[in-house]
Amino acid sequence: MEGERVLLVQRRLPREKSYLHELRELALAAGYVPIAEIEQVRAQDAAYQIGYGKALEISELVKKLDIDKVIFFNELKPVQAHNLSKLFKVDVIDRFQLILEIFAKRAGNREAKLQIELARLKRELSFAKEYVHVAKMEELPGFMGGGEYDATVYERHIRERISRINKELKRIRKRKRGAHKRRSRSGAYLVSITGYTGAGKTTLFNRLTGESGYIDGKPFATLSTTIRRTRLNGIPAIVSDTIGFIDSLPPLLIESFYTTLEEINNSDIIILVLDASEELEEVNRKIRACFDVLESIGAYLKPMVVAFNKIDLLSPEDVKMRIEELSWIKKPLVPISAKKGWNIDALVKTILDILPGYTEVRIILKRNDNLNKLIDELSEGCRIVSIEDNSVLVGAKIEWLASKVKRISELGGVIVDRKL
Ligand SMILES: Nc1nc2c(ncn2[C@@H]2O[C@H](COP(=O)(O)OP(=O)(O)OP(=O)(O)O)[C@@H](O)[C@H]2O)c(=O)[nH]1
Ligand SMILES: [Mg+2]
Repeated sequence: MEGERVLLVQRRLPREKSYLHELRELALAAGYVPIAEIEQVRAQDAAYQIGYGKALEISELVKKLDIDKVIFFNELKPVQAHNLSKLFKVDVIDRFQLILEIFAKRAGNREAKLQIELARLKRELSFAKEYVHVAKMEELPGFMGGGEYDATVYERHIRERISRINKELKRIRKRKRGAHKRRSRSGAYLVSITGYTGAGKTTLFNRLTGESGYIDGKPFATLSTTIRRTRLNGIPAIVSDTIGFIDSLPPLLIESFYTTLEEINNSDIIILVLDASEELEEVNRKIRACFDVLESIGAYLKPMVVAFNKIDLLSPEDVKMRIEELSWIKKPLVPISAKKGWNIDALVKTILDILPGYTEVRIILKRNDNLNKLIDELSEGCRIVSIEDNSVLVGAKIEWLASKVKRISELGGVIVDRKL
């Protein structure tokens, strides 16, 4: 099916960056066909966002190029969206709505769907007064069904829906927290793969876990967190693949996707995946955007490894040069290619180097016929490093080991030696 033909617009101040490139990628991800891009450098116009002259110019282009929809990078107030669509005679949306459209298309589970609805309603609420004003002015047909134009009624209606969704999300989250507690009691390390959208998180997840998560090369291929139990050099780990970050993700969206992000906060270690193959300026911009999100959810100071991905697209000299340029990142950085499977071992090794609370201890058994039973019981939650006649060297989270001391002693084991 042919997608709708769209025209992309950004208004910016002289010192602001152009985001048309990213807007184009988002439009493609939503299934649109970007036909043209327009940029205007000026201050915001209250009625049209861009200048009226520019708006007239776009209006001509819409006709000439047979455009179905105009997408703005800038946030549009209801009155602006209304004025623009009246002038262009086609739908006009902004980046926030575009991101929501992509999310809505990809939301796999109930939680993701509710989160999207929540973000949409919260935005509607923030604009409620103005929206009602525009509706009144224009006598928009069908608005609030029975022609109820009262702002307070409209707001109450949205608030009720928000509160219903919040209740349901609370139930889902409670269930998730229970699952999380069980997971961390199992001895496994929780590893979150995070990063900008399209960095290669799912590709790396698949590499680390042998899974085959959804990859399509468009932004936000992954929306809900996928988790999978695996072992990293024998150490039990639960790896999660999470929603991608994006520059200046509207705060409302961050808020709504809170649980997905909370999972990152609950993890023991973060792998931050970067697409190293882009222009250095782009790489820098995206790292900063990721750090901003991690900071805003309080996860920035967690043990973190930066996976410098897609090095198969660069020359070795380029890789070296880029790593030097990025020395301002005060985190261990490992160049990899998730797609080709290059240097994954080094990445795992670096992860193991910074695992919080990892300890290796030797357990000696008074009666060696209990050794197999002990190994059987422990192996699920720890790494069996080596086995000797009457002893075993195990590596595990210290809290987990502490929870097993009693059982070890019941089986006639004595912890004799601690390494690390
Ligand atoms: N050349 C190259 N391409 C890669 C590599 N890793 C991932 N890709 C490609 O990059 C694109 C995005 O990969 P994904 O793994 O879906 O990225 P993601 O970070 O999960 O993306 P979202 O879920 O949308 O946030 C796909 O086309 C991958 O095939 C790599 O090491 N080298
Ligand atoms: Mg993904």
